[in-house]
Amino acid sequence: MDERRGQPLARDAMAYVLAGGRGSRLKELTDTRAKPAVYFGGKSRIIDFALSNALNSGIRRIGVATQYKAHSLIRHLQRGWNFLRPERNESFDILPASQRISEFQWYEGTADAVYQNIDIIEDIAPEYMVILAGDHIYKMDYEIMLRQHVDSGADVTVACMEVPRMEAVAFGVMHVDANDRIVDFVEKPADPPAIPGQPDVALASLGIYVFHTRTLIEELRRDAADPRSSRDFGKDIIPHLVTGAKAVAHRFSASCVRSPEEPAAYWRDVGTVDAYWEANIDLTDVVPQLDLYDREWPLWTYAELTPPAKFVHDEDGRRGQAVSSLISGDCIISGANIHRSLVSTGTRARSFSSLDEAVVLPYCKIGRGARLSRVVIDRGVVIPDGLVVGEDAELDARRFRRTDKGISLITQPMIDALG
Ligand code: ADQ
Ligand code: ADP
Repeated sequence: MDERRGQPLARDAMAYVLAGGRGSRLKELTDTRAKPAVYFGGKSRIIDFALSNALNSGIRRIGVATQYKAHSLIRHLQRGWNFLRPERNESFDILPASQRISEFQWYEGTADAVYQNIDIIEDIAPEYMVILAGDHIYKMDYEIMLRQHVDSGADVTVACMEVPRMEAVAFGVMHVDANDRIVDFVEKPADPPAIPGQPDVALASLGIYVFHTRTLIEELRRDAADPRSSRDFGKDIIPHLVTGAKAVAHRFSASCVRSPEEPAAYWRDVGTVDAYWEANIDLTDVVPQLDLYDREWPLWTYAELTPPAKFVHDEDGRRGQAVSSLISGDCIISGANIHRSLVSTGTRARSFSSLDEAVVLPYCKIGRGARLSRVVIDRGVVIPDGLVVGEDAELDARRFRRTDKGISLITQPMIDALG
């Protein structure tokens, strides 16, 4: 924030987090929970990144729209994020698809997930709305984006990032003029248009939008009256605004966070098992691109109070050890060998077991002599003694969900099926 220009705009803003999507490319990891509720980084869940960004940016009014398999997500939000107090002009609202305006409908698209709660937004009456997805891993100071929005006089500001052109098929892709005004926007094009002069690069929307609240509400009402609309920001609202109104691009970069330690802009959609595994394992690098230890931009979450992680010799004197790894609280590593892995809260790893490039979600048990590499292990899985994964591709593919990149996702039903 620039102190000379008065109050931070974030205090007049509400963050509205869209957290209703399943994230089906995460396969069995989202069988029982929505993608924003999937564990990430040992102690937190994916949605904590967007929520922490909002909090660290100075936003004190937050709404989260939920839909698909919301129980685990809602429980997490209630435990960890209910400290914002109405008496301090703060609010935290969980907004399940619950027939608020139309009495029978679930949220149709992302815009509908806001439209159906217009009455709540009007009641809170923020000046600005920051619309976010709850399923991306990044740090961003929304105050900077709000400031650009106000200074440029935009009707909508859309955060964007340059991506390799072929990856842009999964994004909304925009064209901007010399002043970064968006002149064209196409949602998930099969043949993404390149940035002029850069044939291999496209300018992709990150699905982060800033509006003046009154503009957003007008636009949502207009869209709701259009029978052809699919009620989606990327498909309907943004393409419409680009033609008639002033839409401006906000370039996501390393300077989007205040922390001077952040080496480069980091933004990931951990939407596939491979991307999810990789982003977690990247945290074991000596200097990872995403710094979880950054006190300037802390990651807030609900975390259980746990005893410290403990490393012990087993009865044969074999040392329990972990290197290049993140081991969360309440883990007991006894005579096991852990390398380049991320182990979440409450896991027990027993003698002669080894983990290499493993992402282990909370409360797993790794049996004696098990040898696992390049795996993602779902919450609470009991790995039987002697199980070997990561050494025989064909066998792994028959037993577990093995990705093209050779990562095996292991869930309890898959273990039970081994007999
Ligand atoms: P996608 O990410 O494909 O594209 P979408 O699947 O609609 O868009 O999800 C956006 C967010 O909304 C996710 O966090 C999801 O959980 C949530 N969501 C989806 N349906 C919902 C519903 N019915 N109710 C509540 N929440 C819901 C979008 C943009 C692109 C942009 C990418 C960037 O449309 O233009 O490039 O995000 O990732
Ligand atoms: P998920 O996102 O996997 O649903 P939750 O935190 O919502 O995660 O809890 C999932 C299940 O794990 C619940 O049935 C819960 O009772 C159980 N659980 C919670 N804490 C513990 C614990 N300390 N030890 C074992 N199981 C637990």
